[in-house]
Amino acid sequence: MSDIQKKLANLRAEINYHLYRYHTLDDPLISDFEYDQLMNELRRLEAEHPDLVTPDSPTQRVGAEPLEGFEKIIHPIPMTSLGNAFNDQDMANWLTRIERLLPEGVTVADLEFVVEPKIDGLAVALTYENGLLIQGATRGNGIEGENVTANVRTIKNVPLRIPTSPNGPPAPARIEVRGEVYMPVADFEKFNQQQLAKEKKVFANPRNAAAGSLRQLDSKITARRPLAMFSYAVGYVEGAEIRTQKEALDYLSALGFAVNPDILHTGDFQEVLNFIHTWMERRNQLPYDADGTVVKINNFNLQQHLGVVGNAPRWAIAYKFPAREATTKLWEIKTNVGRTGQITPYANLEPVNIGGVTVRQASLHNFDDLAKKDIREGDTVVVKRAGDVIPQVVKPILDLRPAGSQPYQPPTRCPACGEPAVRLGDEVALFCINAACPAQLVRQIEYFVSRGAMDIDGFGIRVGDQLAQAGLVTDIADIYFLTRDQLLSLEGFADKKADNLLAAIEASKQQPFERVLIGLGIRYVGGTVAGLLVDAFPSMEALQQATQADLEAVEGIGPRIAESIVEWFKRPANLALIKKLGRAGVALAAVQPSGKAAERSQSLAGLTFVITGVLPTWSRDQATEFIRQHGGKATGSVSAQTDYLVAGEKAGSKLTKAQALGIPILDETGLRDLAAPMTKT
Ligand code: JCF
Repeated sequence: MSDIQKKLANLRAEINYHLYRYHTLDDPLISDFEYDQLMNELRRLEAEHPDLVTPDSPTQRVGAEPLEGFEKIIHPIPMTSLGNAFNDQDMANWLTRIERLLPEGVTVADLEFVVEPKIDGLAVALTYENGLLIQGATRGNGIEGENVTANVRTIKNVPLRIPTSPNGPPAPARIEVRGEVYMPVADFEKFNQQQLAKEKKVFANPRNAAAGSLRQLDSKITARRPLAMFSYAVGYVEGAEIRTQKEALDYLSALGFAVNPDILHTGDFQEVLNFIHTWMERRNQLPYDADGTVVKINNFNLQQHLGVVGNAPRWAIAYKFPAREATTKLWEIKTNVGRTGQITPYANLEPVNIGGVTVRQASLHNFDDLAKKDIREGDTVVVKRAGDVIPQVVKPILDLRPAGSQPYQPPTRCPACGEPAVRLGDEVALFCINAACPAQLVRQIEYFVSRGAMDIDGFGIRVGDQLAQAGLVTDIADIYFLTRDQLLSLEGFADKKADNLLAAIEASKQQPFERVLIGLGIRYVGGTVAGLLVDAFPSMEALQQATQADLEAVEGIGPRIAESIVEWFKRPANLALIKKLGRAGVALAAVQPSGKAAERSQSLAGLTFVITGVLPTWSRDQATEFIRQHGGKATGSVSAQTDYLVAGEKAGSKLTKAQALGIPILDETGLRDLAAPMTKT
């Protein structure tokens, strides 16, 4: 090797190691700036010596010339699929079948298991010769796959040369590494958003996005997609001895492959089942989509002994999670009017069971999205129900579209009041701008009395609906002028219910100004923004006087929010509403904390919090307000600057991220204790 070749080899090894620290271990050793300097140096040297560019160079991860088509690859060892289990009984049956086939002297009690979340991506096999990645193939039908080497090379956590780190074991003469290429959920959502903004194709789920990205003939496109890979098996290896699945995973990890950190190795079958159920419940917290878990017998000799039937090994099984998607018939497209007058479409569906829940209706997002996807009444559609969010119509299945179907036409009038529906500026949505629209009023009342705003107990949407229908409430301030007799005139109201509601309404007058501000439902003014506003403009009058520039001068208030506030105060109906609320005795100015309250209010000073999930008693806005009142700050996204994550039920990716960053996690009680440890009884 010439000096320059040595220098290039060292530089590549150094950069590949830093890529590994960053993308595989999530633990970079150097700054982005330092990394860029190394890359620039490498690019410069390679430009001077183009004949010395090697396939393992990190400069080669950007993609190559487009292909005409993919070459077929026959897998030297078939890539099997997996048998499925759907419940614990299926698992018990699997174990019983194995028990009968065990060799002399081995009992179920001797068995060890390896359990891993089953990534919903695309299976691939990577071949390394003397440490160099020479081929990447898709699973295909298990016997024959496609040569996607150029595409696989662009995946950041796929080593181009092993071992990746200086203290790894030496590379074996030849190894085939198997694993799953996937798109992390957060990247998938971001990617789809970008596609939407560019009016380009969006993917139905991370699996399709990963498959679509990896099977690009132009690997430069693949290079721009946020793909990653987890390795879970060794197809074959020459020059190393591996006896168990656990050893295989440890070996892969040591060579520099990303191995799923959420893997369990145990001899206890009950623990296997517990692990499966834990992940089934927490699947929304995983940073990747998993469609089940994979359970394997650890010992390779036993695997060999148990063998394969058809194309599924007896020594492994997939315990599938309940589905999140189903197809069903879309009966009709209807519309709803929201608090701001926004008209949104939704679908009435032929009832379908998705993951144990019967789904009858699903969101259609907005009219633009609906038109782009060309979803029609009568279509068979894919419906998705992910976690606790409203079910959504993903796409129509065009092959099943009935003859003579017509594209959907958005309404020209408000479905509630019949006034014309309009498009405001460059908004994608349709609006009903009739201030007297009854549907809007009901939604406004619902929002005003909700937990995050005035928090009026016993005041649900049904009561709001009744009051609006009866004409007793024509704007939100009217609720403060309701009489006992008026309430008693409503169906379902007896003395006690009327008195309770009146008392709750009266009590809400004690809510701080901030809550009133939230309750007005000014666009973009939720808990966080209301807190910022009240600090800067402690009364309704001060806020009303504020100009666009005054508002934008407040940290955290951008032009969009400022404009929305200025516009709101321009409307005479809104000014009349404020006057009426004032007459009702609702707080239109902030009360300065004094004495003990003021002292206590600084206990969270300098701390930054992120709130996620559903807290047991507080809404997210209430928790935000609590933090602010104690001098702390609540932000939306988890970063190294976050001091604490406050997590409730169904916390998702923010919890995972906080755990990854080692950020302490509090529950609601923990937050209270942190703010006021003295008041704990
Ligand atoms: O994560 C997966 N999708 C996955 C698929 C994980 C595994 O350990 C697998 C697999 C398919 C077959 N193992 C086999 C044998």
